[in-house]
Amino acid sequence: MSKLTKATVIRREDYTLPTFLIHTVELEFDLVPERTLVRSTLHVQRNPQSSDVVADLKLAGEALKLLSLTVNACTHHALTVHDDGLILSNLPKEFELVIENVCYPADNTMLSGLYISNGHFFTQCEAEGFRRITYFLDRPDVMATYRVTLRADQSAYPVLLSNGNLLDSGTLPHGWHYAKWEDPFPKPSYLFALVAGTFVAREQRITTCYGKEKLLQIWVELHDLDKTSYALDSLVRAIYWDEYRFGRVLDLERFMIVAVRDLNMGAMENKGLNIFNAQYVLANAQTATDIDFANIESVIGHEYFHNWTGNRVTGRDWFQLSLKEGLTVFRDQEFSADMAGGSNNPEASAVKRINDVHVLRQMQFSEDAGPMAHPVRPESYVEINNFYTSTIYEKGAEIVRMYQTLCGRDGMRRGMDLYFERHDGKAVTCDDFRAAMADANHRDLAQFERWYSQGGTPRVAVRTAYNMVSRTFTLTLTQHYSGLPPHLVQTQNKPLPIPFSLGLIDAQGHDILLRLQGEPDKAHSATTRLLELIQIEQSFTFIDVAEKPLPSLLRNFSAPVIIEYDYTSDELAFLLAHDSDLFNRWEAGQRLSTRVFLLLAIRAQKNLPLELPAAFMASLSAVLCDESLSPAFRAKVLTLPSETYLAEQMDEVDPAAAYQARQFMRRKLADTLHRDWLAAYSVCGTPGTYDLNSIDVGKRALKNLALQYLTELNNPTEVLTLAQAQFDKANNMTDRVAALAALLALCSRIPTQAQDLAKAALDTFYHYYEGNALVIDKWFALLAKQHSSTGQRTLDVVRKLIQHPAFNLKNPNRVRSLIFGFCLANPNQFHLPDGSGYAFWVEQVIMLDSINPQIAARLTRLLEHWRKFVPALRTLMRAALEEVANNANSKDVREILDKALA
Ligand code: B3K
Ligand code: ZN
Repeated sequence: MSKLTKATVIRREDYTLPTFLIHTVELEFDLVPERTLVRSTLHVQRNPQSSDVVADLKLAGEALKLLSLTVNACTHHALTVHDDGLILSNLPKEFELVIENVCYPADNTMLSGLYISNGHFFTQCEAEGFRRITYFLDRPDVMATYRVTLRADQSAYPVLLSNGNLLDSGTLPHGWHYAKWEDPFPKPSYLFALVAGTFVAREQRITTCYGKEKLLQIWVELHDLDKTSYALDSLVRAIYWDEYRFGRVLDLERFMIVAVRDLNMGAMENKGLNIFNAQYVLANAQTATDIDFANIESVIGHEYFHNWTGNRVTGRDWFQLSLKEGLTVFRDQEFSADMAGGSNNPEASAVKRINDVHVLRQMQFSEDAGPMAHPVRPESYVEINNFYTSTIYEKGAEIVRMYQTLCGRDGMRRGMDLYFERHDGKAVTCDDFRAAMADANHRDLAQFERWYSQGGTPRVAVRTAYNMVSRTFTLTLTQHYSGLPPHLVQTQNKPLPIPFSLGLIDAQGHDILLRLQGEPDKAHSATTRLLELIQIEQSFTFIDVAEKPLPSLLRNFSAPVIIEYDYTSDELAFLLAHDSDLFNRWEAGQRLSTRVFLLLAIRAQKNLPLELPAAFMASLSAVLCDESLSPAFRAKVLTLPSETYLAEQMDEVDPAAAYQARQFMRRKLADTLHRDWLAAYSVCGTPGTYDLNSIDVGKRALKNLALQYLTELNNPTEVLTLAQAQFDKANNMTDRVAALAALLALCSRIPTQAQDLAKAALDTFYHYYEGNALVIDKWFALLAKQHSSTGQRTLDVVRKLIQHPAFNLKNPNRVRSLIFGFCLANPNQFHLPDGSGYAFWVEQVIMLDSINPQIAARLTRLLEHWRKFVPALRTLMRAALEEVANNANSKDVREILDKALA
């Protein structure tokens, strides 16, 4: 790291009030890709709450050219211009500041600030992109109302959009035109947006519960208009759901969503003008899979819900990021669960919960165990964009969910109501949210603060004792942290409040009525109980327990913790077969698979013969054939934990052994359950028109999982016919892409028979969808993820694809599909012992570092767990990280490297 200069660390404890406030912002843009002129008129006032009454005004600015600056219409000489902004001295109490500057959208490959994508203008201001448009107090606690005038060439940019409501529009000389927008709600600069280009809108008018009419628009390029109805319907559902569930009503006259091809993230919640990665807007049966549709609904919901949780009430500083992100993820999770049927469809809700917990454990638990681990409210950062993490989002959402678990749905609603009542229009903190929850529910939530301040994944060790004579069953819960990354160890010691939901199951598989010692008779009715663990260790004794029960622990995953309890394999199989809590049925299956995997992986490392326990296969077979369970739920249970997750459960990560062990499990399950898979495949057809109802979606999931398993058969020749037929006849993308994946998988099994067919299918697919970037992303991703076939490393394929005319390092979606597809989603090939994968990774990180640091930093993170790997790989990974350290310049990448190599 010697080459690197010391980066500036921003610390939470250093927060001070802004010394100035900006009340109104008037922006005028002359939009030209190479050189855009910005004129900004600000009404500035010294902050009456700030103690520093003579402070200089420091405005952030980046990659700008200052043309002129006046204070109350006079040129201001007490001004210094720096690389990162302006400093103005000798200022009055209140004044009008007018700044003229230039920014350079066509050169902006970072996609932060004002940039060009496919010839149109877009902005991305969160977190600190506004300063790349004009000089400003670019911090979330400075909230202002905005009026924006956009001027541009009318033929090239017929549509001119910004936040809020349209005030006026018209033509100008020389073929130019203008539009004036006004956003009446005070907002921080990170929520500013503009869009200019050639677009058309699908639109709908709706009436809110207050009887007001609103205009909803989804803006896209003309050729994409046929892929917008699902997004618009999702938006309508989200708006009504937020009215019904949280009493939050759309405030602006219109709400717009614009699709963009180049975006560093999924979408952005700019006030009234959401900008979306096209991936989360555009869909029809021919282009999008069932999972794509679900993601669209969830992201549309998420960004819309930000209108209240994030926009009307925002965060005081970026350390409070989870205040809006965790809360809004929780809201989108609840929305999707309700859209899947809510309490009327417990299996669909369970599948949703399983998916969410799966993401949490796969991403967040892993993050929590590495050098980037941080509390949900971090203490410091170098580059805030590196902190849009799974911890902030997914663990943050679990914290919000725990309030609901503790206070109930009504209590959650009361807390939210109070939160908005107190803080509407303000920039606040996670503590303010917690206080609203506490006050609205008359609960002391002081201890809850530790969920925000302590990083790392807590563990709860469970001991049980059954007393036949007294007919009591005692659980002792002990919370602790172990295996924390070194930088967290010092700070972790205080007990957390952990809502711990559980049930007890008798020998017939029935839930036992639960009564805690000391409780009156009438409480004796529930079969799931919520215990509150608030000390390091606590015991809970249940009485009237007629036989030794089997505990079903942490039902519905009531807290983001790791449970330590020594279930026998038979007990896990029993829970998998009988638990009334569907989440825990799935969980039992996952534990069982992980246990079997770990034994196999050790044997694989020693080159010992592998065997799969018959009981394990019987348990999975029973689920596969259990028609009382929905196909969607069965598909979840039958999906093995991912290769990466499993590998991380090893004492030392050994990707080759992990791959071998997991592949063996898949082959054995394929062969042994051969008939069951074939039966599931044929029963789960969805003939007729493509429909997104939860039954059909579930059937397709199980059918395509069956197809995947069948490609692993000892002799998969017959499956080739099946896959080919599915590819030819599919009337939707879910089935088509699954068939293509199966054909590719068969290439490594029966190359002579499969290769030509797979190649033909790949070509057909490519040419048919050539004009559709999102589908071509799927094509790249499939190739990046494929197993090696006939001695060819996947990397060789990937290297050829980098040269493909359709590959473009400046397009984040393409980078995610090919480069992340290989480095992240193909661990066996990426971690080849010859280090070829790492050499490729080094090249790509270095190239991306100068194009798009945010994406480069995400890619850098793929090696952050290097210390956990087997020694041979560890050495190679360290060398790769050091090579990047010697060549990367962005603070985004440097922060990750600093932490990973520390
Ligand atoms: N708030 C944006 C994410 C911005 C990321 C900046 N690096 C989208 C969202 O979470 O809704
Ligand atoms: Zn968000």
